[in-house]
Amino acid sequence: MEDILRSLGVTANTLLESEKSFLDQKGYLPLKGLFVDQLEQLRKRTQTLLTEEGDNAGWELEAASKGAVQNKKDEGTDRLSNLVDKGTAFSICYTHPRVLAAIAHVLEYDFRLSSLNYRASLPGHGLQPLHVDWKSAVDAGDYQVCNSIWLLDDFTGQNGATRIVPGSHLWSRRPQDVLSDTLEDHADQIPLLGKAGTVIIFNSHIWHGGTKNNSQSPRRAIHSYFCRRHQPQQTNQEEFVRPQSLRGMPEEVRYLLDA
Ligand SMILES: O=C(O)CCC(=O)C(=O)O
Repeated sequence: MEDILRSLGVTANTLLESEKSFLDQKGYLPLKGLFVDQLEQLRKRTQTLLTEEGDNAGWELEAASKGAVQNKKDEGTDRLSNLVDKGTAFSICYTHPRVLAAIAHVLEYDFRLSSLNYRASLPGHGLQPLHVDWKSAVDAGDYQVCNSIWLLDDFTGQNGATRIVPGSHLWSRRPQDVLSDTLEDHADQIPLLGKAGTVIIFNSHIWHGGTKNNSQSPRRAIHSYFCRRHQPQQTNQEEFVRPQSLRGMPEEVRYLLDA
């Protein structure tokens, strides 16, 4: 896997040592200004897909996660899923060397894309329970999944920025096992604030969740989510990504998708 990542531009120095240790200790890492140049294109493409797909938007995630842990209702949000299949504009979300280096750091050079989805919390909505994206608690270091949020809008104190509890990926506990109400604010939670064009990596075993959007506009983001290679993908790329979308993709990228 090191060779694959090297051919995609990941080197030992792609992340600073200080960034790696921040990610280890806090469980998240903001990477500022990573896709400012692609921002408009991604906003436009996701808006077109929302219009085209209408009420069906997000169907692949629902179909893929029937009966699984992540099959939860998320009222008041716009969702798109299976974005690998929906345009080369999204390829930056699973090939950016800085992102791949951070995922490799958490998942020990043993990962594939789990899913590529869009989530916008609409005005007045978006609050989620504190949760981890895994079915059970894991020992610190034994991480199975890692996420990255691609900020299509500024994440502010008002518009439903994701909340996380820094360091909670080290606790080997899930919020629902210890909190009486996972919807409540946690004393140690912080909002992930940042400018549009930023990517925030977060270890998916960290306690996190969407917050209510108190602004007048949707808070839009793409989630590029990765899992260990032996774990099931949230969206099976081989099943959902059509041959015409895979055609012409470099072998290394197909390896990352496992498609
Ligand atoms: O979009 C967000 O703010 C967080 C979403 C999330 O954690 C989830 O859908 O599991």
